[in-house]
Amino acid sequence: MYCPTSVLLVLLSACLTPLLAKTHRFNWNIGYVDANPDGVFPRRMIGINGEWPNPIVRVKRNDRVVINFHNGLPDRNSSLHFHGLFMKGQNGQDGPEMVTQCPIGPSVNFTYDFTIGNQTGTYWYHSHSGSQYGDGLRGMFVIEKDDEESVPYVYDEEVALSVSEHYHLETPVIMKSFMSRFNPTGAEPIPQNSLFNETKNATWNVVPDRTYLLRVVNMGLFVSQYLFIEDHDLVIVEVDGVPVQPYTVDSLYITVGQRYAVLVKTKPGANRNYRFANVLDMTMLDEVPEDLQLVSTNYVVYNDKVDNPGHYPYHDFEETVGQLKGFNDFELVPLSGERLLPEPDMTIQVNFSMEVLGDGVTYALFNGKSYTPPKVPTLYTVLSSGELAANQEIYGTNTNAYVLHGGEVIELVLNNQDDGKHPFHLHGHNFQVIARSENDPEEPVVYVPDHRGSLQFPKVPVIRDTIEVRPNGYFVLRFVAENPGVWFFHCHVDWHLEQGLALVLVEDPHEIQKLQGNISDNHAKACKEVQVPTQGNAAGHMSFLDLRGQNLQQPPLPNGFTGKGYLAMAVCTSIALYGLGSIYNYGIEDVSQDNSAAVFETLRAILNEHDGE
Ligand SMILES: *[C@@H]1O[C@H](CO)[C@@H](O)[C@H](O)[C@H]1NC(C)=O
Ligand SMILES: *[C@@H]1O[C@H](CO)[C@@H](O)[C@H](O)[C@H]1NC(C)=O
Ligand SMILES: *[C@@H]1O[C@H](CO)[C@@H](O)[C@H](O)[C@H]1NC(C)=O
Ligand SMILES: *[C@@H]1O[C@H](CO)[C@@H](O)[C@H](O)[C@H]1NC(C)=O
Ligand SMILES: *[C@@H]1O[C@H](CO)[C@@H](O)[C@H](O)[C@H]1NC(C)=O
Ligand SMILES: *[C@@H]1O[C@H](CO)[C@@H](O)[C@H](O)[C@H]1NC(C)=O
Ligand SMILES: *[C@@H]1O[C@H](CO)[C@@H](O)[C@H](O)[C@H]1NC(C)=O
Ligand SMILES: [Cu+2]
Repeated sequence: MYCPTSVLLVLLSACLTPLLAKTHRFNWNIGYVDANPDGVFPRRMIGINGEWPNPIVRVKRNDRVVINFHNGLPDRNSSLHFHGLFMKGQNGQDGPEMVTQCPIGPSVNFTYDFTIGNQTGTYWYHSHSGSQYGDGLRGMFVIEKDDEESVPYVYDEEVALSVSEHYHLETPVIMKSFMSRFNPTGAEPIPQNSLFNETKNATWNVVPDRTYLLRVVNMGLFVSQYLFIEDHDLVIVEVDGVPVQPYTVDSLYITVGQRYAVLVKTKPGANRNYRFANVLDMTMLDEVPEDLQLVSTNYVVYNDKVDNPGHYPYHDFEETVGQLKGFNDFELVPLSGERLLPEPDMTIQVNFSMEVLGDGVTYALFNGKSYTPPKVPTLYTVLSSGELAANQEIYGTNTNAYVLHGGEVIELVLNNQDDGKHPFHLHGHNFQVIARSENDPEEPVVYVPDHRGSLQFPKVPVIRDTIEVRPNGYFVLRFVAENPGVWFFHCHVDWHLEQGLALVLVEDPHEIQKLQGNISDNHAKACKEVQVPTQGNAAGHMSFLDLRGQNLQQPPLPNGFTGKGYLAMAVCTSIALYGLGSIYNYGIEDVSQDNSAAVFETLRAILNEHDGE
């Protein structure tokens, strides 16, 4: 048969992408696994198919991933989020419970099935059910480039590395004490250790005179870390999956949720080994217990016949970090050269603060509202509301929902009116960071654009998906609403997420309906198992403007308790000692209800006293 070559070539190229794209199938049975991550305290961790640490998923651009997820935890709901993946046209695969799906109940199966799209780089997966990934349900997810694709830098070998902080108690136990009236300052749980590649005292065996691409993720719940290798430079080439112009640093500073890929060139000789330190950012901790090892030493081993140098002193945070030059991630330049986005079509401004509400517990608020999950996952409200989907009201008054119009440039301004550092993450997108306060003012400052217009912003701003806001400071982000879906935006300190530090973007809802159609059987079954409705507004009603019975945040503290500077003062001076003590002893003492009421009354009395002055 005669067949012109040109026709063959056309046919071949049309088939090439689907031919190369591979499907990766996983059967993942989630369950408790006995472990001893830090070598000093045996505890169970949440693993996959009877093992922990969890596997690194390695795929390529355009591949398809199918995960048959079985929740084998007898007593906990679960879910999976693929951090940094855009999930374009596949919003239902994103994972956060009550946002894009129902919690996956014990013994329930759920299938995640998605294609990667045109992304490459360093990502990770983790449970998006409360603070569950702190108990181990987390792992790295690496998207490699196509074989024939060239990259602007060369390396010999790729190596994955995760860091995290580590707790000896399980997160549900910790949560009970954290979100409690015994913790009126909202002090975050203090970790007992840090982990390096899910262990401690690790060794990384290297070959001299090689270039390694080291992919680093902070899979922790809370604490940022510094990372450095004695006498070796690190060259940053990728930030949160986005290739950047090579940038040489002596150390990384990585918040939870963030990723960096760095080139490490090993030395020509092989006569000694070097220390590889991971250091907890102690400025994020309300209290530093004496036995908490801030500076941990691991080893880059060239020669396992020679002794490793001694470890860095465990507690010399200031001294260790003080010697580092560090870097400012705001200065990283995307290799794509993507220019500053034009003036926004829509600006979302959120002021974030921490406040004690009526139950005596500290909550996180955006413009006075603490994110409270709706009765129906927000994606299902979109899918079941027809024309009304573009009406913000149906998503409830306590979910911090914003409806975005397709194709618009969105600007998100966040003013941090809290004196802590917070790494914020946006699902379904990365964003340009066009402004960020750098110093740490005593009092909160808010972002005010100046007369220079776009000249005040970088021409080619850094692009990433997780960004830290400085204490009392702000940041300004821009992105284009070109990925229809319901996307969570939240602090990746999961303690703060549990306090309600989140908002929800409902991006181009009518387009979501077109792309997604009706809720799939997979989703519907999972909801049925946990008795969560799959239709209706935030309150679960089919008359979409009727929000009676919706979930709401706690009422404010009674008059005289709120909005006064001395609330903080009274709490700090009088209760902090008790509060901190109870945090440090989390779960060890179980205070009875009577006692709890008494303590709360004491707090009220103290506050009233101050109020009278
Ligand atoms: C549930 O998922 C597990 C783990 O992936 C798998 O072995 C099992 O066959 C699944 N069960 C059903 C009913 O699909
Ligand atoms: C790391 O070293 C410390 C101190 O020697 C030891 O107590 C701990 O068990 C080690 N941890 C692991 C996981 O090897
Ligand atoms: C799982 O989620 C459902 C729906 O929110 C809830 O009713 C149930 O208590 C949760 N189960 C567990 C074990 O937490
Ligand atoms: C995919 O991304 C690469 C750069 O990472 C770019 O060169 C290419 O044009 C993109 N392809 C598509 C179809 O968007
Ligand atoms: C971290 O662990 C992974 C496998 O779990 C391993 O492939 C990698 O080499 C380790 N990284 C380092 C720096 O040792
Ligand atoms: C945020 O706070 C600033 C300063 O107090 C105020 O001007 C602005 O209106 C607030 N924004 C919102 C959305 O409440
Ligand atoms: C969508 O799902 C709901 C609930 O399962 C069902 O009542 C409805 O008929 C479905 N609509 C279509 C168009 O399939
Ligand atoms: Cu936070």
